[in-house]
Amino acid sequence: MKKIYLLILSALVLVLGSCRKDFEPVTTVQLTLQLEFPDSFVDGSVPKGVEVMLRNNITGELLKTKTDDQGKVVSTVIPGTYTVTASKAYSPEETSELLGSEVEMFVNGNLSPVIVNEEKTVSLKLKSSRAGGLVIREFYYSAVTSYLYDGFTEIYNNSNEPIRIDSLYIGSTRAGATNNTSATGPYNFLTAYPEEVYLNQVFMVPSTGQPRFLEPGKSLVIAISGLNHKSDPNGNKNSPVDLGDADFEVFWDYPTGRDIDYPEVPNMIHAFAGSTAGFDWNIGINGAGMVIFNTKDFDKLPVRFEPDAKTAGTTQYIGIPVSDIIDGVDATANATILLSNKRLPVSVDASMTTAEVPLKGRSVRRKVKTVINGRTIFVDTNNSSADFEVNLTPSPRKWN
Ligand SMILES: [Ca+2]
Ligand SMILES: [Ca+2]
Repeated sequence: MKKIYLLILSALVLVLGSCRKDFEPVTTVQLTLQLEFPDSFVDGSVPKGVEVMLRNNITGELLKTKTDDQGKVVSTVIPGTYTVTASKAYSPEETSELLGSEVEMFVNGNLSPVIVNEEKTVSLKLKSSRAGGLVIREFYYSAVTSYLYDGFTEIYNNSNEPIRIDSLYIGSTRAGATNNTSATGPYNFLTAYPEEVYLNQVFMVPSTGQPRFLEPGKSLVIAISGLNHKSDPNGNKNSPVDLGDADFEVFWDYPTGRDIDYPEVPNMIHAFAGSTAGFDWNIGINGAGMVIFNTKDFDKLPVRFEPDAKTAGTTQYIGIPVSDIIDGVDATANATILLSNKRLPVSVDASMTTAEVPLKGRSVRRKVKTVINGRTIFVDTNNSSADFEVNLTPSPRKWN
């Protein structure tokens, strides 16, 4: 009997062996990405040296590379579904050749999903946006267990010139996705109005009539509520932050008695509320798109309901022209959320970032690029998955 088994076994091995030989599985394929500048760029100019990130949507494996002299990236990858993001920052000297005018600017682009089964070439047209000296340095939205009001956004002057901040606006989109089949679905404003950013809460730095400047290397902390959340009786011992010295807080007491006006911390002006079904500034523990902007005629901006929303709601949104946006970060619940659930256009933030775990008191913060004469300069390529990192303990005004 043993002999027969052995014979069958060796026959099987032979069959399997020959099968493997005849149908060798494809292990890798070649993916070529051809990047193109936006139409506004000088004809014939090529996007060289653009940073490209290629993420395998299943394994999470990340490949970072740069475009060659033809604006191309040739990669050898395993077949699968990929997300591509690309970005580059240009100095005014560089843009004088590319655009004919001297401005600091970014180009960004993303593609998702890119399905690669065989050798293929995919083209990606980049979008451009102006670079501002003000950046969102830290964004704390993920909160702590049983306490949701200790969030803040820190805005930093990343340039070497003082920047006016009176009448600076800050606003948030609908909350970030919790998963990829979220009942709220994709943010339909992105396809319907690609040149506007739609926000459901907007606040403004009050203007006293005197210009107010933020010096290079200094920051502005805007708290949801301006108290020492760690020790104040109205706070919570789980909170990681003291925001009693924030520059501004948000006070929106609707319905009455739900928010407290802390006298030591000046209030932001509430410029737009998409709905009265709320109080304070409920960004949500799953993040949101957060932007800062300047605009000339706020009251004339379009206000709309979300087109074709999965869940018809009463919330309205105000549309800010992309050209008015100074900086933005698209923050979401965790790293598995697909770019199809983005809230901010690619030209504002090419990708998304995340504090990874809600209710654990974590924030996202911008990575340090360099320190010049004691002044910290942060990474800013308008691509938050590259520019930001998780901060296990939120740290307003502490970045060294
Ligand atoms: Ca408040
Ligand atoms: Ca106050």
